[in-house]
Amino acid sequence: MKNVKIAVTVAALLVSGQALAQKAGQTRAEAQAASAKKFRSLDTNGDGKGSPAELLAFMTKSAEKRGETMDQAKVDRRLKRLDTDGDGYVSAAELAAEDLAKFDKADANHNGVIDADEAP
Ligand SMILES: [Ca+2]
Ligand SMILES: [Ca+2]
Repeated sequence: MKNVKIAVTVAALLVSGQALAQKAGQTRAEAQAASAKKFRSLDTNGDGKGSPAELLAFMTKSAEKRGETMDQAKVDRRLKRLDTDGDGYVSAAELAAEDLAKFDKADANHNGVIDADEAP
């Protein structure tokens, strides 16, 4: 029974890791499109700005999908990191900057595609 529990925990870790990781075969344009899509689901009132409340709702929803909880401090830290122009909101460009920075980090040989050996 103990082994079963460990297997389930490992599987859960793998799934949550995959949610954050870049996919093999993904191009930079796809990463950009995925980021734009993410922004649209973040910006629920469609005003083009991700407010702190929208970010909280968005992060809570994705944490719940992973079976985790979200707290305000985490959201505040994330907003501070994302909000590079300091206006208190996350813009599509700010979100894309973070997502593409992640992509570029994963794309070790800078060919614009996440190769199989670059996907974690
Ligand atoms: Ca908004
Ligand atoms: Ca901003």
